[in-house]
Amino acid sequence: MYGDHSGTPEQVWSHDAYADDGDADFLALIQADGRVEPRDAMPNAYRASLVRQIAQHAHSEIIGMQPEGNWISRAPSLKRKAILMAKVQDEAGHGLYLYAAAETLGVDRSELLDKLHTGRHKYSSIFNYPTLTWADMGAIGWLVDGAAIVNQVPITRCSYGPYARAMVRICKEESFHQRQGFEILHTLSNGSPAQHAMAQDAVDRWWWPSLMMFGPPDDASPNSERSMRWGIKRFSNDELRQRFVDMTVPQAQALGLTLPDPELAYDDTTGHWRTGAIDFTELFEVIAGNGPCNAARMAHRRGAHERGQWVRDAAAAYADKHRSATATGAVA
Ligand code: FAQ
Repeated sequence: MYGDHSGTPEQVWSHDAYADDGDADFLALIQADGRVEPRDAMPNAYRASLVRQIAQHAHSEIIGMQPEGNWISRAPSLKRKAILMAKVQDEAGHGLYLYAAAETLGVDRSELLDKLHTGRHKYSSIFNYPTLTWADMGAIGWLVDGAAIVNQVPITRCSYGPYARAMVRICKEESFHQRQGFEILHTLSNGSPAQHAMAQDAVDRWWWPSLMMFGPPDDASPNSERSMRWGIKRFSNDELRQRFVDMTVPQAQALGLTLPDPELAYDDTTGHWRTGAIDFTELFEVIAGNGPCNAARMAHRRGAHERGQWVRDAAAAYADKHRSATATGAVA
């Protein structure tokens, strides 16, 4: 039954014969580290949780184009501009792979977008902060893409095949993004005193929000336990956050920049860097829509969607024309 690629997703979508947690075959597959494919039977709650996470991830990539899009026209050189445009285009591509992965679960992309536009779906908190200077392009690449990689590499081993496979290419591209961000900051940090100060200011503003990207602490993360049992998540929010801190502190030292945490210290007994307390009330406020840029991000997204209506109409008209021409054998 598992790995069956025949039939349509809808045939399974209406299948409700499975207990919430999955029947014995499903759980045995997960325990054996197998992959669930679109037409396999799966518990409705597993399907719903994947749609929730993959759609939130796709929305994050699409909204995540905005903070950097803000600097394309003001990049300091033609080369920087070309690189930034390529990065923002990659993010659009990631959104498209992820919407396609969600569609294999029997949902329609227009339904997911409608949920985003009406506030019924979330997107990552990090994209609700403003990009005030060019150095923010460096901080986003280094910290935000760096956090994204730490979070997403384990998803290449997610139990749901299409999501895991989409993440392989996404992670390769995120690695390039992270390196280009590091390189921007390295150049600024070793430039004039004003450039160094600009780099430091960007890191000061993006550090704590980057730590919050990993989600609430484990004891306040309602989805983690089941997502880990189902092999959707491989590590908890706090485990991944710690991994990111341990990876990033030496990189900050190499950049000649400091992290804005007076309590940051190396713990000899555990071999980990310990941060001061994270203010999770800020994360919950941003998720609730009260971050500095939530309203602007959503207004821009809705506007772009409305302005793109003619493209969707044209594509649908072309597909209809092509279908009827194929039916009458008139296609060249
Ligand atoms: N922001 O129970 P948990 C990127 C929500 S892509 C907003 O711990 P879960 C690339 C969470 O959805 C960045 N909401 O949830 C890029 C849940 O609400 P729900 C996106 C958050 O799913 C770079 C509730 O809080 N990456 O950066 C956040 O087990 C540069 C309780 O949380 C992904 O989406 C947050 N930070 O763990 C693009 C990766 N944290 O749904 C452009 C895949 C939590 O029950 C430029 N996703 N929430 O209503 C994941 O790994 C997980 O979904 C987590 C959350 C870790 C984000």
